[in-house]
Amino acid sequence: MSKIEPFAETIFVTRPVFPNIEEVTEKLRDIWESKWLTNNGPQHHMLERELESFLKVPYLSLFNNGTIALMVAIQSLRLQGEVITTPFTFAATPHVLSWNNIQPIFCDIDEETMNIDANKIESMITPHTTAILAVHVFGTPCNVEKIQQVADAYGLKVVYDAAHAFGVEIDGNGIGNFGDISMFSFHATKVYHTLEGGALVHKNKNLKQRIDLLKNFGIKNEDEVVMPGINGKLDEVRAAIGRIMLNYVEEEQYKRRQLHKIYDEELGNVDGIKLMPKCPENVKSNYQYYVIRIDEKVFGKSRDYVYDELRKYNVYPRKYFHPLCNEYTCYRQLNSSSVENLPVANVIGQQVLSLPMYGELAADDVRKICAIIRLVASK
Ligand code: T4K
Repeated sequence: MSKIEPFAETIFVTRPVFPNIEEVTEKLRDIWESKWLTNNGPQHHMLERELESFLKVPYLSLFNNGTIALMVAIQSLRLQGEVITTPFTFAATPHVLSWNNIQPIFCDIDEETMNIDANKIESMITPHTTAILAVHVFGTPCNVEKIQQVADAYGLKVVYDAAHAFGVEIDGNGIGNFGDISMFSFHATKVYHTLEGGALVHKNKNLKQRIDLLKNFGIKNEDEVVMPGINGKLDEVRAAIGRIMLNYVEEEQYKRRQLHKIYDEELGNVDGIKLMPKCPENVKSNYQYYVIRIDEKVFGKSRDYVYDELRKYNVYPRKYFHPLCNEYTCYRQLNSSSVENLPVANVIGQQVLSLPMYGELAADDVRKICAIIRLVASK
């Protein structure tokens, strides 16, 4: 194969979607004129209603980031004791449990979807279990039916970390409608963002009231503070940007979908590479990430070797999610962190590689990245 030159400019795992600067300036003018910068202003109010409709959910509360949102979700349901979760996720997921004085119990993951293995949850339940905190990893929906069945049988709450799942639907139903509460992240690296930001979605008005109090110090009015809340508020500038960004999501998803197809075509026949899991027909995907798995025994090179080689070509993929959460120093002593308890997660954690994925990425650049990966295999 002919020599491949490194990219002149670094290709990162992702790039934020940037709205048109004039549109932003115009919105900033409105905000300046309103003299209202934060604390439940008009932009905030309008974005909440617009997102409820976009995500097809009954109630939504905006937050200053997804992590604080998830912390408040746990507080709002008054969870305690132990919560069953996945080790294959971003650090924020188990950390919100720790910050709520709850012990994370790691359950192994499903070989195909890389989500919590719903069939193994039951075996992790103890008298201290109060909830299941599952993650729709890379936007692939969890086995929501089975999870709800287990939760109902044992009287557990279900919280979904839907940080990756903005706009995902099952049978036309917004992904946020499953479980008791779902959290979305609107971080700059997400397919839809507000620079930093996040939201909780939930099904009843009382819960919305409680969540909205919790994100505003528990302040009910000038004379009453009714619970120990925190500051989780999203300001007007980011809410306004969020309103603009809603007009960009579909085009961004369309572009990413084309790039997904190219990766599928270019890497589909490479021995030892497992492609991004395909969503079933009834699922509307959001094409947020493109993640492959490299089986060293078949591919001939390890994931870490491929990662290092790609960097030599100025491509910076990421090993989401390695290390596994059970490997962090703060969790490795837990019984559920043992290798025997998490055989699938341990293999997948060594294999995954998130390849560059963002709308502005050129199709030819994706082909070149794939050519480099094939070249690495043949070296
Ligand atoms: N639950 C799950 C399952 C999550 O994945 C996350 C966050 C959360 C909860 C918490 O939600 P938030 O509290 O963040 O709302 C990134 C994101 O910061 C993080 O939001 C995301 N998950 C995670 C999967 O990815 P890092 O540490 O990998 O980000 P960073 O700064 O290395 O950015 C990745 C690449 O993006 C860079 O190499 C270059 C590019 N980039 C990044 C930024 C911020 C840019 O080009 N421009 C930018 O402004 O965590």
